[in-house]
Amino acid sequence: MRSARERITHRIGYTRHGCLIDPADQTPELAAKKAMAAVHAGSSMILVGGSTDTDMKNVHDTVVAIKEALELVDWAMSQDADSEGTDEQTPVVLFPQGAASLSTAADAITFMMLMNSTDPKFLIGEQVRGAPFVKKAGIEPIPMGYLICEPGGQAGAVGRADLIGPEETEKAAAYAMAAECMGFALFYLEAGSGAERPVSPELISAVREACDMPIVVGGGIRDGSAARKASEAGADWVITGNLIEDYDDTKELQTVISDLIKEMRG
Ligand code: 1GP
Repeated sequence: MRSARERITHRIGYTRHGCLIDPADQTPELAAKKAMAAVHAGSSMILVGGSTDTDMKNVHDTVVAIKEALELVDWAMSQDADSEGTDEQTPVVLFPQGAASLSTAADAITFMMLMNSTDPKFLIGEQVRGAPFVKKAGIEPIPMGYLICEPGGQAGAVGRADLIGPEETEKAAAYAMAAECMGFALFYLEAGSGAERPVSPELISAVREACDMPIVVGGGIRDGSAARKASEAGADWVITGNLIEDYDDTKELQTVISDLIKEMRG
């Protein structure tokens, strides 16, 4: 069976969808129901984290609840002859704001460097604080270059990012090349959660041309049309967070995600 890292960083020729679930925004039970709806709709990864109000307890409780729920969903899908499901469980991956929001139950962690931060804390400080926990728990690290673009939102402000403008294609490409030279396995272009405009297609395609790493794009993507633009520009992964928060009715959520994925892939 392939590791979570192999499944996530293997480029498969079409864009996959991932959900970002913020443990501070709902109970672990509701988070698990939302993750189940997302996987039924065709999502291929559940990221957990991303808020300023996360701590070890709410992150761990949420990861455990999601893992338990997905075991059932993935097993059922693997038994369904009509489904594309395999016996590999949808990975549940930490997307931490820092070393204080980790869980031993996760399959993997995006072990990231906020490459355009002006604060050493986000370049190496939090990583040094978190690494002993990650090693001891045996959580698989996925080394990731994280680049925050305009408008940047809270992630840009908290991470003290020197934001990349929508036309700074050469700069974004150079960051991607540096990330590849440093051995990162993923490259995340972030516009900030709830951004009024997502990362520009120009930046995504410049990064696509600059490197062979899988590209993750997130921030401000709320519909199939925006997801499609990111996909056409070269995104391997499109992440939605707020969209997941907007629907507490999991049936409705499943339809919304399923429609987004369909439109994204054209
Ligand atoms: C934030 O990129 C993610 O880190 C998701 O953003 O909440 O705007 O979908 P949204």
